[in-house]
Amino acid sequence: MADAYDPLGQDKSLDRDCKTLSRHVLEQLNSFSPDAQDLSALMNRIALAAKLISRRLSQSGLVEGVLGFTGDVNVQGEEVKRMDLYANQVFISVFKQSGLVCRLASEEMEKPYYIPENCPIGRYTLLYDPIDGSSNIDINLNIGSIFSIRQQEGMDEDNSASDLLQNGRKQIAAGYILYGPSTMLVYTIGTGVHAFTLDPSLGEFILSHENITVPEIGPVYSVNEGNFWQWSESIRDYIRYVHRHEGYTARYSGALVGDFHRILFQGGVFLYPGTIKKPEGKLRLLYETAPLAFLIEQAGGRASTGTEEILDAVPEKLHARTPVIIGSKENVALVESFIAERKRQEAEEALAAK
Ligand code: P6P
Repeated sequence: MADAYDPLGQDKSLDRDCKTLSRHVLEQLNSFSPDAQDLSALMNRIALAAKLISRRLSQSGLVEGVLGFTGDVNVQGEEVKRMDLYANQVFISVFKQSGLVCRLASEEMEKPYYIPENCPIGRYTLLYDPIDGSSNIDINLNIGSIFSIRQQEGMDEDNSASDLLQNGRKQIAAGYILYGPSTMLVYTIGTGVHAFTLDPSLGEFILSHENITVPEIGPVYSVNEGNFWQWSESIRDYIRYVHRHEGYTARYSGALVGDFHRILFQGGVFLYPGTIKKPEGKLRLLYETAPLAFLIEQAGGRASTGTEEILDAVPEKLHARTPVIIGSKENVALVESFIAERKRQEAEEALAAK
């Protein structure tokens, strides 16, 4: 049994417990510059938000007023759950008096929210889905929060936040929190993908997985097959293919963060294609598919709308949606091959019809 103590007499498990998120960011940036310190502090505040939300969720079955609906409908036209509102407010509150984040854009808010005391010093914008998969809350299944950090470029006097309507390669950091059997925070600042697990006894997120890479190919396909009737023929062709070939397994929880997390670790593909009711798909670009696309590319995978890389997509509005095909390179390419084949057939038919 290797000695748990190194020659310097330091307990190795102590060093592991000191690998906190804020320290990791500074190590990844290999810098103690003011910008590095700002990003480290910013990630630490996100960790605080995660702990507050995780604590609330752990009480949800026991404390009045945590579960259920508020009776309101959000900008997406979706019924708002109490937990959505609470989590949305948590992210705002943790950045007050921070001098870091001037503006927050959330799935739950039609317009960005400004924290006056942080503007214009705070050069960062936080884009987030405070609770993703909230339909799972009432049945105690996993849910998540998704975040993306961008530089605030210019002061939008009319609160149009037009500087946010740029592609996903403008992201400085991105990640998610998975509220599952344990609470995990997974993030990237462009130097790989790293996961931290909350140690409730410490109240700290501790590094648990460093430099995560998604397998080149995987068995999982994750999609809501109840939408089969609404899909294009190319997506139907893909589903027919995986139904008829060995080596595939369907996994779908109805909560994007958990389904993505499985793909990140086990390989495969998650897809939410366009449908008759939602031709652009259901998932939002700026605070759902773009952050996850940043992560998957950093982990060696891919994210496509079916016609372009998600990270190249430019939104026309804050709450723009995109179709999404995301996961292992080979699995994403297989889905795209059915899209390309249909396009080829349609072009041939059009030519023949002339
Ligand atoms: P559907 C949850 O409402 C969500 O935004 C994602 O977390 C999830 O992947 C998707 O919608 C599920 O949508 O149409 O399959 O219920």
